Amino acid sequence: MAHVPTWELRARFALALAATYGREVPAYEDLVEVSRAVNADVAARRGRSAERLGSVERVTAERHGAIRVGSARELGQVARVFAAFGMHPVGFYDLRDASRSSVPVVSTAFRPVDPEELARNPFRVFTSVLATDDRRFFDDPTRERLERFLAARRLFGDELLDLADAAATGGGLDEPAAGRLLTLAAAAFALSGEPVDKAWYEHLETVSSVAADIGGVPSTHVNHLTPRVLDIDDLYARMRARGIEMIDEIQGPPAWEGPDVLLRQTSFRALAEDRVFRLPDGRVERATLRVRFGEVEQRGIALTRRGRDLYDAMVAEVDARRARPGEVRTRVEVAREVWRENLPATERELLAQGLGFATWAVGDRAAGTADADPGTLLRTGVLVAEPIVYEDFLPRSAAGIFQSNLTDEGTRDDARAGAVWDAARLSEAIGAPVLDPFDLYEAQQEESLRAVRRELGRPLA
Ligand code: OOG
Ligand code: NI
Repeated sequence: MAHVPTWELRARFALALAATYGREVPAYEDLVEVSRAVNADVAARRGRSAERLGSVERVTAERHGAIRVGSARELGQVARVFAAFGMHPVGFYDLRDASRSSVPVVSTAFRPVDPEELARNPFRVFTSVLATDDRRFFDDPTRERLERFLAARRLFGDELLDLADAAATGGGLDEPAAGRLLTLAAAAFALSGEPVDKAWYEHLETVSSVAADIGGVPSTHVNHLTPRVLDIDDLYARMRARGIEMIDEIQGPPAWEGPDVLLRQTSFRALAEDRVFRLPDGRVERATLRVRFGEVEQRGIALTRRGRDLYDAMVAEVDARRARPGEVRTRVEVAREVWRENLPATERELLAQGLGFATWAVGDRAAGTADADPGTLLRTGVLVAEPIVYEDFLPRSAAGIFQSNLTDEGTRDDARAGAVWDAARLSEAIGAPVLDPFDLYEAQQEESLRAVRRELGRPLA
C-alpha cells in the first residue's frame, strides 16, 4: 500500500480545498487565472531575478487559506487536523487592537516550518479564534449564549481527528486512509448548507460580522484562499480592468524601487452567497450573505528583529505624517517617501546592515580581507547572500483585510474589560507551542553562517 508522506498530504490538502472553494466561489478561479498570467509575464520580463524569492513554480502553486473558529477546544482540534499536514502554529497576531479597525479575534498561522518542507509545499492557513471572553465586545448574556452554542457544535468528527493523529505520528498515511483523511478534511472546511438561526446571527452581527460568521453558524469554512503573485501592482490593475471592485489600496509596504520586504496584500470585496436562514417561527428563507472574499499576496524578504523595529517605526511615521494638517496624500504615497528616507535602496545593503534575513555562502575568497563582519564581506563579495522569504503575516494588514470586507463597524465598549490573550495562552489552547517566526528565520540564517565559518576556517567578526 502506497505511503503518502506529510508534504504530499499537504499539497493534496491545498488542492482539495482549492477544488471545493473554486466550486463555491467562481471568482476565485478568475483571480487564479490573472495571478498565473501576472507571474508568467514577470518571469518573462525579469528572467532569473524574478525567482529570487521563490521559483515561479512554487510561487504560482502557492496559496494561503483563512479560517475562523470559536473556542479553545475548536482551535485544539483544528491544530490536530493541520498537524497531519505538517502545518504548525507560527506567530501570534492580536487583531483586537491592530489598527483603528478592530475585530474580536486573535490569530496564528499554521504552516510548515522546515525550509525543505516549505520548498516542497508552503501551504499555510491563517487561523483566528473568537475572543468570546473579551467584554469590550460581548456582554454577559451574549457571551454565555455564544459559549453554549459553540460547545454544542462539532466541527471535526472523530474519524477525521483519529486519521489526522495517525498521519501526524506516522509522518504520513497509507492509502486508502490518506484519501479518506483528505476527503474528510476538505469537507470540514466547505460552506455548510445547514440553516442559520436568523435572529441569533443578526444579534451577533450587531457586535461584529466576524463574530456572526464564526459563532452564528453551525460549522467553519474557508474564508478565502490566496494566490501569491510576483507583481501585486500589476495584478491590482488587471483585476480593476476586469471590472472587479478591489479594496482601496494594497496593504503593507508601498510599491517602491528598493527591495520588497515582508508582505503586501490586497483583496476584492466579499461576494453575495446564498444561505438558508431559519426564522423564529420555524419557517426557512433564502438570503445572501457577504462574508467570503478574494485576496492576493506578494511576499518579500523576512526582516530581522531590528529590521522589523525599523518597519514598525516607519509605519508609525507614516501615520504621524498623514495626521499633519493639510496632508492630502494617500497612505501609500506618504509611505513611499518614508521608505526612501529610511530603508536601504538595495537588497544587498538591506542584508549587509542586518535588517533582512538571508542564507549566506562563500563567494569570492580573494575579493577582500577575511577578518570582517558578514556585512562587510557581503559588500566586498567574499560572501554572497540569498534573501529568506517572509512566510508569515502582518497584524495590521490582517485587520485591514478583515475590516475592509465588513459592511459595518460593529460595536465595542472600551469602558468594559478586555481579555488577556498572548502566545502562551494560545499555545495552551492549541496544545502545542506557538512558534516565534523570528526564531525560525534566525535558525536558518545561523545554520548557513556556521557552514561559512567552517569553510573559511575561522569565526566571523
Ligand atoms: C483573515 C484575514 C487576514 C491575511 O492574509 O492577513 C488574512 C480572515 O479574514 O479570516 O487573511
Ligand atoms: Ni489572507
